[in-house]
Amino acid sequence: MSSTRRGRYGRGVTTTHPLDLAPAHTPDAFAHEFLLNLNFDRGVTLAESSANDRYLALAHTVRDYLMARWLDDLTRQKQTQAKGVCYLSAEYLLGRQLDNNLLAGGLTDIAAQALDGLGLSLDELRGHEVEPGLGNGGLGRLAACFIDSLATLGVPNIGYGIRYEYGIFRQTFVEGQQVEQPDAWLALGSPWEFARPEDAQTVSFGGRTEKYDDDGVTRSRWIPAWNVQAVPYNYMVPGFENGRVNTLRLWSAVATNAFDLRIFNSGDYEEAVRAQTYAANISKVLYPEDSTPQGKELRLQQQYFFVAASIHDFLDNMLAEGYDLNRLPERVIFQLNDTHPVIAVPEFMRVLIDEKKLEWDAAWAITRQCFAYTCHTLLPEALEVWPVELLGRLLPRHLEIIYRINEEFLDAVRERYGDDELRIRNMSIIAEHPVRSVRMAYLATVAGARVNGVAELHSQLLRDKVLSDFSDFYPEKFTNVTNGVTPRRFLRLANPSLSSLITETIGEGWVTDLERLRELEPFADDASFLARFAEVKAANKRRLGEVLRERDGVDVSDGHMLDVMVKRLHEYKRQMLKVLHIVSQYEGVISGRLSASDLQPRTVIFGAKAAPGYAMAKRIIHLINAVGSVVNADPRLDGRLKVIFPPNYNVTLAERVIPAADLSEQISLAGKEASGTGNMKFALNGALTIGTDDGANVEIRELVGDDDFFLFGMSEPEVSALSDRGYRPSEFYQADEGLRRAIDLIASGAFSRGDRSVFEPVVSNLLYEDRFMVLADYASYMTAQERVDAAYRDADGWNRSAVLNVARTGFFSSDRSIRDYIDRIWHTPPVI
Ligand code: 26W
Repeated sequence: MSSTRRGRYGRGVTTTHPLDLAPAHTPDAFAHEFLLNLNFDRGVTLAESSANDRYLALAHTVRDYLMARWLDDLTRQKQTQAKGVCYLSAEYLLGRQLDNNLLAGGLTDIAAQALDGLGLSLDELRGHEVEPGLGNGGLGRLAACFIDSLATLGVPNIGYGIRYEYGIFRQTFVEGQQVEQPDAWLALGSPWEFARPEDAQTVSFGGRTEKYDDDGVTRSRWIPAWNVQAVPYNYMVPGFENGRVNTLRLWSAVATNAFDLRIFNSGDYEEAVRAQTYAANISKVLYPEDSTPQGKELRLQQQYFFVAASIHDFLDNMLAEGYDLNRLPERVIFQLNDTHPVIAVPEFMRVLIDEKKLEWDAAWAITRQCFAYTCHTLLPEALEVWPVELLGRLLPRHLEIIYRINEEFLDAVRERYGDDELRIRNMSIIAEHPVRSVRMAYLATVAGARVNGVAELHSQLLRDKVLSDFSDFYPEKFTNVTNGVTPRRFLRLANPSLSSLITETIGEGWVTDLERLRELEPFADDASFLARFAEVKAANKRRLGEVLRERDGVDVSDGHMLDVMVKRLHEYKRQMLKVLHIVSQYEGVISGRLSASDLQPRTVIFGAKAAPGYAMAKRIIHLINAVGSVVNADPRLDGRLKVIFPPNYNVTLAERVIPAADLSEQISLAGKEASGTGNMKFALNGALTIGTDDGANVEIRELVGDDDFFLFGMSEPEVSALSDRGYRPSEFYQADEGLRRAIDLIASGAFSRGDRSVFEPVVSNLLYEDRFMVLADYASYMTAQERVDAAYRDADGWNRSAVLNVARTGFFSSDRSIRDYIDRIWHTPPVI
């Protein structure tokens, strides 16, 4: 099919192949394409255009270039019939797309020159993109890194998810307290997506099931009560300079005609509108809860909505090719990103049994090979369960299927262990208390071909603790895939100066083969390299300074160590421990026991969103801001300690903060952080880590070495032992004068204008509960921070360590993670 746009291919089309139709890779052709888009898509001249018009025209131009590759890839993936990965994730925290797509397409220089020729600036235009924040934190960002790596490795992949109309809320501070604003990320246009209403799927809910006679066979069917339309929006996922483009397909909910017409015809217009609204609500907003499920009906609707649409979409495509259902495991693996998409398992079974009329055993044999499950947590409260009452009301047929899966599973357990009722109760997919519920992690473990954790320690704890009965029963299912991050976004794009230095030193192969950073190791002792490395870090700090000045009107002081803790606010991550370090230093100076000149100048940067319903997390945010305003204003500190908390930490800000950091705070209670991925980004950008033996910190330290990593705190076995003995935080408070002084200062109202009630809940929580053992690790943390100060005073030694961190952490590329998934779980070779 040739283009119908006038002017574009006006000189006569002689070919219809997309690759031949794509504009030429020259600044002139790019400028031409850009102006066409500005005129004919935006409907404005260059002179009249707004910055948003120019950004959108630029984005469309990049799209035009990538489109030919995309079409070519779609055709090729159909032809080869190779096995591919369907990544099912309720979240994709993509970050801005423009730079990534320019880079992948090899278009950055061409675009910059083209715009320059028109008197425009790429630097200025890229600032106009609103990032799609369709995720909460680590899990969503991991999904985004993974689809980037899948495309770069050339593995056939579709990412399926939800096109939330509102992503993660925008965080503002009012008098130091978090206030959430809706994230209207689509308001100014969304140039990266392609609506495909012709590929819409119907997703049903509610109703009842019935048995019927199908030519002598008794079958079940579901008679739903209502349905919605799932409209897909496609996004390009280009590989890095390899001409490959995969697809991310996000579903948006709209009312079906059938749904509202009935009511509309009855003359009840308001009711008809209400129905529309009800349907559209399903994809309206991302749940901002990270780790603590609210168990809300709408959330289950979201989960089923997107996985049902995805499975039908995938099967429709397969069956259109005439593909044999029994051979599905040769074509696809559905990767379940945590428990959020696990309702896909009974849905898949339902389709096979009720719709495709397969026998139960045959369907189950296929299903067990087509799914794999990744667990991303260790917190018991983060393991999703759905009350049977709710699940049965919304998805009655699925509940029946879950019961049958459970029955057969428990029969097998009995066969192995005899009538060990305690074990059976513990392993049942159905929990009886406090209300009868479906344990989604157990369902995923029973159905999945593989179950993986996201770092060595995490996978070990899954086997030994969280899912120990299951690892006993199915030892072969359990495996580890340590997380990774994409070097394209988090090194090549986020840190252009360091990238240039690395490329000049060892060549450019590292971008797709990150282990090659090892070749930098000898340069850790090369004075001229170290000097350049130090200059890169200084330049990145200045760059961050500019951003923070412009964004928030705050200054980053020169000559300070930049000490950074950015991640969701959660008690287990222990932002409180960092606060106690700051307050202790402050208290030392104002009480005269320390002189300001003893302090190693530091600027501490926090970035963190709290779930809107998580009261303690919000109080800690308030406390950080309160401590910041007191400390920053107190002349006794002589400007040597500063606390900055830019609101609305997101991917875009991360890309500026991480390259500038000297010190990376990874201080969770051992055994609680599944992996962490920020920790990897910091090390790769030459920050040193102060951290506990938790998550992927363990592997970072193993690779970097003890000399270049500041380890502190209890190990996971020590944490378990203390908790078994009975942890009493007040004993630590009594025993440590420095700790007492810091807590007392907070309790005194020093950070709340004398009002002791404001932070009283934080203080009493620490003294009487302290679930995450902040007080137990305080002393060890303080001495580790003294080691940090001492190390930082030796600038050359510090730089050397920083270089070694970069050189030794190439393992944490998400390309390596994806290769591990391919080898251990997916068995989906790249399609060359
Ligand atoms: C609302 C229910 C709920 C439960 C769990 C929401 C979100 C979760 C996620 C599993 C939380 C999450 O993002 N986990 C993080 O996943 C990262 C990627 O694997 C890890 O690096 C983090 O350690 C882990 O906390």
